[in-house]
Amino acid sequence: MTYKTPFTKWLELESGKVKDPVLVQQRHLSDLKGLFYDAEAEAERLRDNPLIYEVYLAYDGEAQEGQLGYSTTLIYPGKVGDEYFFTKGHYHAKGDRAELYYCLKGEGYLLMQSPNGAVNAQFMSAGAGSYVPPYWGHRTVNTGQERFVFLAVYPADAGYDYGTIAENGFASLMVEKDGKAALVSNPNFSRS
Ligand code: PAN
Ligand code: ZN
Repeated sequence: MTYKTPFTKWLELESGKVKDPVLVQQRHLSDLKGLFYDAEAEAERLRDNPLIYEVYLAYDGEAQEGQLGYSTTLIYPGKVGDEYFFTKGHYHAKGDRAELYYCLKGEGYLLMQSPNGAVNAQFMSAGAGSYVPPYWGHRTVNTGQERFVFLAVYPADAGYDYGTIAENGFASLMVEKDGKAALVSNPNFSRS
């Protein structure tokens, strides 16, 4: 038996970054191609290909059962057409793994959908601790004017299934309507 050495990573609350991250992932619009419902608006914005979000990985170990992964995500403010910037969204490859999101800055929504067709949207602003139960697909959306930042804590072996959402889309969308965020059904959604 080997015992993992305890450690601390510092989360920069203003910027949303992790100091000395293990890995940084940057997602530009081109990495999310086909996910925004308004294909014309997406094609238009692809010309400047904005940076949509970044993930700062804090956990420095193996994807082993029993360990916890954690990272911050910062989503920049902005829209493609009238749809707010969001993360790709995924199910966990090990579907029975849950996750906790803790909002550090800004505001937005955690959109979730279950395999039997239920949809759910949790509003998050600094202090919100939102729970993603096992099996729910999840995506976060920045509906505010500043960066939306949250800490995610998850079983290190949860893994990612991006394919299902890349193929079917997400059931609900957050769009700006009369100057406010509104949850609407995705006209392009198909269930497999
Ligand atoms: C989060 C997400 C992160 C980025 O750490 O991975 O917010 O979203 P996508 O992975 O959908 O691009 C998480 O849910 N991990 O399991
Ligand atoms: Zn997840």
